[in-house]
Amino acid sequence: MSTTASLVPCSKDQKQEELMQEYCKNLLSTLPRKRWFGSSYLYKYNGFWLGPKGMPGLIACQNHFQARDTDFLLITTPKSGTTWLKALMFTLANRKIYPINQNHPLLKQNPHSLVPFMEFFCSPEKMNPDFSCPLGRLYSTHCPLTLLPESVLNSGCKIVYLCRNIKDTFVSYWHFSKKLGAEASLEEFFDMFCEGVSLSGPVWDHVLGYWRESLEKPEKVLFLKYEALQEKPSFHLKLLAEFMGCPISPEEETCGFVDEVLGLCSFDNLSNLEANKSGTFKTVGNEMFFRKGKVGDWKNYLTGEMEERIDHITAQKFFGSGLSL
Ligand code: PAP
Repeated sequence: MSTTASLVPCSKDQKQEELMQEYCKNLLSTLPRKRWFGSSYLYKYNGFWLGPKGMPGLIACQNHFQARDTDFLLITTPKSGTTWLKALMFTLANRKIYPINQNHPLLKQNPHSLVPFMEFFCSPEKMNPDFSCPLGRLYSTHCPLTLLPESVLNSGCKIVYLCRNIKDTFVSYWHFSKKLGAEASLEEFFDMFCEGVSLSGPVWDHVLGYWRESLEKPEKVLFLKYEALQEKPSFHLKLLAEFMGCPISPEEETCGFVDEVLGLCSFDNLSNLEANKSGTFKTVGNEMFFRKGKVGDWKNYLTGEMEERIDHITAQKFFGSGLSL
């Protein structure tokens, strides 16, 4: 945890939130920054590039978030399948109170509304709301390992981490940023990405942090890849359910529960729902979380030279780690 972050005093009133915003504004003015889109910048904070909106929340989390042993934290690199994993984990964890039928919450709400980002609770009073499901609380974040609140690492809180082929992550991130209003060309964006300047980047450092943690503490961190989820969805759904302490029973399997969950959470189903074709999550249109949902789309956007460059960085960064993406 950052030592500077602990300078923020803890109190529970409105004034505290204002102080936090002021503190972050001052902090941001001291950090290296790079333009992301429109008038938005990414700021380098303790080795990672963060957006200005998440910063007050992250610092509040570092100071006040109290993880519980029964919490689940869904952590991803941006654009690696967060929306999908939120849908899957929400459905699994809540299946006793929300059986899969026409009233299921996922048919009416975007997965991001059902599994909140931890860092959006940027004041101490809002810090520990009960997004309970029968198993415990379910939160998400794009926060790198080294910036997580200490209580997450020191408690029994479990982490499910998802990442994706780096080239596909870039292409998805590029489209998303363009929709947000980024003016830079694909080539300029690519250069920045390769230099590590992307939301919660460098992406390689983000992934490696959780990869190593998952090797050291497999009972705490389940490390998943988007491509593996696509390739063997049933296997991974069962693995996820077991890790979350709510294994899929033989009766559920016989009744077709696995296919029901996968069907409900599939790209085709979710992206065609009215709830995801319209409306917004924060200021982002819900439809922006669904583009193609395909593996290997990078081939339609990157030149051979770009492929070589990014593969080279990936090979160098992951060398000796046992990880490939
Ligand atoms: P976020 O980081 O902004 O939350 P995130 O959900 O991680 O975004 O990533 C979006 C990607 O997941 C998109 O990939 P694409 O740009 O390559 O198409 C999106 O299409 C894909 N996606 C969203 N929902 C699903 C789903 N149900 N199944 C598979 N892929 C999905």
